[in-house]
Amino acid sequence: MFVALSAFLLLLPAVRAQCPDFAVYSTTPQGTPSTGPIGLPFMRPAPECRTFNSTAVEKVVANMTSRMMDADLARFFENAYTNTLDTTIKWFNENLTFVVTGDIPAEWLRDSCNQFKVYLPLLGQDQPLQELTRGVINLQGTQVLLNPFLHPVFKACRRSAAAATPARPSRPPENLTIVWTCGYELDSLLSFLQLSRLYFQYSNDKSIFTFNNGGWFTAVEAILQVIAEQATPTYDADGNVISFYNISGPNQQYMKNDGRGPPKANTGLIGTTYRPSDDVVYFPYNVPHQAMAVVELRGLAALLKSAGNLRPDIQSEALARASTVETAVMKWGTVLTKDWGEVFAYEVDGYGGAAMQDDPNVPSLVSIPYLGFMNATNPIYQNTRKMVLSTTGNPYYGFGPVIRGVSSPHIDEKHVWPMGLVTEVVTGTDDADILVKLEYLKNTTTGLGLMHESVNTHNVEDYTRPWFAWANSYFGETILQLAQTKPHLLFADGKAFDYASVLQS
Ligand SMILES: *[C@@H]1O[C@H](CO)[C@@H](O)[C@H](O)[C@H]1NC(C)=O
Ligand SMILES: *[C@@H]1O[C@H](CO)[C@@H](O)[C@H](O)[C@H]1NC(C)=O
Ligand SMILES: *[C@@H]1O[C@H](CO)[C@@H](O)[C@H](O)[C@H]1NC(C)=O
Ligand SMILES: *[C@@H]1O[C@H](CO)[C@@H](O)[C@H](O)[C@H]1NC(C)=O
Ligand SMILES: *[C@@H]1O[C@H](CO)[C@@H](O)[C@H](O)[C@H]1NC(C)=O
Ligand SMILES: *[C@@H]1O[C@H](CO)[C@@H](O)[C@H](O)[C@H]1NC(C)=O
Ligand SMILES: CC(=O)N[C@H]1CO[C@H](CO)[C@@H](O)[C@@H]1O
Repeated sequence: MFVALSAFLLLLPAVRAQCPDFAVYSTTPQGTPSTGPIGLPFMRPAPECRTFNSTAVEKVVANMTSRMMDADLARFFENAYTNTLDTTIKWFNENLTFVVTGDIPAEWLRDSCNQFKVYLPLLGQDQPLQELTRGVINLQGTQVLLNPFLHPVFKACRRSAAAATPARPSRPPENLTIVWTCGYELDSLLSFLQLSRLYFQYSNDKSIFTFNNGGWFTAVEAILQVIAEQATPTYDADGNVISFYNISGPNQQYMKNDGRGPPKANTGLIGTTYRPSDDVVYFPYNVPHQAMAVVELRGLAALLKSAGNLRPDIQSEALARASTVETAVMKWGTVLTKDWGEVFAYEVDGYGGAAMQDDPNVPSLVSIPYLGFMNATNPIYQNTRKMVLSTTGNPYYGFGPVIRGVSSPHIDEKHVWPMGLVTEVVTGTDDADILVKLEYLKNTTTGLGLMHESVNTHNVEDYTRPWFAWANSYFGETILQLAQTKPHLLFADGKAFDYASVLQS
């Protein structure tokens, strides 16, 4: 399999040799500025340098940008929405697609899922795009099979092979020539389930189930096994440590307790060792991970049922696990606070330890309605949202003249992540607040018209990552959601955007 993949790598089109590296291209303004007060530049690469062309995407762009009232927001949308297809498809064939995150030449399960989610409503009208998306799932499945604990990427993991624990080897043994980082993150595995579920919902294409001799099912079984193991507590009845995880190494922040991380009580929750930011957890049960697990395990069962009642055994295991986690997260994942009432903690351990904060990387606490776990009107969600979006309730809420929002220790406490503001918009119910957040987003691209990873609350020039494709897709997805559900915020005529009529025109 991987010998074949290397061969495709060598076949990268020669025409792209003349194209600028987008990691550099994205650091200076390029095309004509938009006509709004900010004047955001056109940042799409020249047509011959784009890594994939989609007629459906172009139709959406043309319709949206000609209707949007705010010329700066329209330009930002156009740059961001097209970014994954324009710049991150490293190679593809009829079965497989390798998509990088942007300025890091590696693919993440989480990022690639989110990079493609925004294009799913177009699949019925764009067969090549559907095949490309199917290729993302096929490659993700192949990578999950290689080692469900690891991020899937094509670059040497810097950890030495000797660090793999002989007592509890990861299964199958990690292949250090094909993995970028060695951190187990529950949501990465759930992302694969999510993209599979949504892909089938929009395409009705069953070929993902048959590719590679049904490797998709083997990958799903591996995921369920990881989940079952990680839902076991640290100590058995005799006090023996029964953790299954020990693969931290020099290229990751070191996990305490011989690489196993902080102890977990017997709760029914599913452990993780790294956060969606790729930072180590403070406590092993990340609450947004649990919310996503409940939704995606039920989604897995629904997917299999709708695809012809496939694998009833997997369906029942997934449903049973989802119910256990749902009950457990309401019991162990909530905290009664003095100032905010009952809220979700960001992470817990089942012993009373709790991280009272949020992190901007999705899945996050603010994103709970976007994940589909709860409605925005749920009182515990409302309390949690108030807490983590306040300067007194969340140690990682950064604020200053440039931007205010959730920051992350992944960079530092004074760099707010625009992605967190996108989450505030996509889960937002207050029009005035949504408009303010859109202002912040437009104001903090450092005049470059694309999403950054993080921006200093006091200095817009101090930002990280000029080319972050997930954040760009997420922004595009959110603007399209507003266009459908709150069109009066974007369009003068207030008429909702409608995929079917736009794509047929
Ligand atoms: C690891 O991957 C490389 C590159 O695809 C391959 O040549 C090698 O055989 C693999 N090693 C193992 C142990 O699977
Ligand atoms: C996209 O279309 C342009 C022409 O508009 C072409 O030059 C380019 O090669 C196409 N890209 C791909 C990946 O097919
Ligand atoms: C956008 O699409 C709508 C159909 O939803 C169509 O009526 C309208 O004319 C299109 N507008 C532009 C400017 O393309
Ligand atoms: C794609 O998969 C099919 C079915 O497994 C196989 O016959 C075909 O050769 C594959 N194509 C490529 C380019 O690997
Ligand atoms: C959210 O609200 C809708 C309608 O009010 C309801 O149908 C749906 O079940 C709710 N979802 C959740 C997760 O509570
Ligand atoms: C965005 O920038 C404009 C122009 O400098 C400024 O008037 C506005 O207050 C800013 N908005 C926010 C939310 O910072
Ligand atoms: C039990 C065991 O094998 N523990 C190892 C876990 O990994 C660390 C290095 O990351 C080793 O130091 C431990 O010996």
